[in-house]
Amino acid sequence: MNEEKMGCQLNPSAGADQADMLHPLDEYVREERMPHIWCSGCGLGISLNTFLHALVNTGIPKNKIAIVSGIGCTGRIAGYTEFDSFHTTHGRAIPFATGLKLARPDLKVIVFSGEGDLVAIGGNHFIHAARRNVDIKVICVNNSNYGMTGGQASPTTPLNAITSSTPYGNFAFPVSIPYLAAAAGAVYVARWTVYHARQMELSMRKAILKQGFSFLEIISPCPTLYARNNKIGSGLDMLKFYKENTVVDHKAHLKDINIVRKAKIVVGNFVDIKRATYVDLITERLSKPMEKGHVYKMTEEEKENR
Ligand SMILES: Cc1ncc(C[n+]2csc(CCOP(=O)(O)OP(=O)(O)O)c2C)c(N)n1
Ligand code: SF4
Repeated sequence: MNEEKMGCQLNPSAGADQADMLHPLDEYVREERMPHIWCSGCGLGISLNTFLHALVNTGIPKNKIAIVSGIGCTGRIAGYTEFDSFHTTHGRAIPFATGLKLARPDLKVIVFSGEGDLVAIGGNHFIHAARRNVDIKVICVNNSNYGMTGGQASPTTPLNAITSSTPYGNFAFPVSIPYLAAAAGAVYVARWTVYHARQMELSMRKAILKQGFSFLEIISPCPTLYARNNKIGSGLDMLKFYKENTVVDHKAHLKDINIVRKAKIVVGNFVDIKRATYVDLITERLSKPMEKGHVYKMTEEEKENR
């Protein structure tokens, strides 16, 4: 296959050596941070690749994008991407991103992190950013456990699943993150698995371009810990499982889409609504006159609806 067909370019200064052939997404990855830490068969490679494609396909200039992650295997994504990116502390990606968005409303601020980071230690930030409709985009890789710290149970670990902190099986009912996001007020909510790279890319684009708190969950294998503890095979086996055991249902009732061990996984673009963002509301209110003593002067209609 010639390099044009592959969509690759040869580095002109490096001759035709295969080792110097550039991938079309190379300029979006920090080469100096390679090799990455991810295990073979982990779904994070597909997630990152799809994310970079989505970013490029939005056409948004590179200097208008900021990527924020917390801590975890997924949290490494911020450090690996060649954008203005921030690898923040565990659980604090959303407040960091909120501050960044308030200071620089011209940026597309995207949070990319794991379910432990976003929904366990960072759970309150998640709920309140969605409730306020902060204009940030949150992409969560849900691999059913805390990958980075040795495979402990996370908020999405299915009932009875074995993890390093639940050797007798998990007794805690898992959270359905799309249900939580929608209930808290997210304007866009979707879920795909890493098997659905094409649909995932489209959803990422949609989430990135949409105004308001947009959320995408990516169901992804952790073959090294979760899959091994639960004897469900390699990363490839898990991709086959996703292929054969997912149901696309955009109209699913979100209370019914919890992930149950060995059962079908419901995926789709579940929520896509319009709602004024936090900054829209502040800007509108602050543009109006104040009464004496800096009290906002309500319209008659607002007084009635109070
Ligand atoms: C304040 C704090 N508490 C705990 C940790 C340890 N820690 C690091 S990553 C992590 C969980 C990561 O799980 P998840 O967000 O699901 O990401 P994954 O590694 O599975 O991608 C924990 C508990 C920490 N770094 N900081
Ligand atoms: S521990 Fe699990 S989540 Fe972390 S890189 Fe390895 S396979 Fe991926």
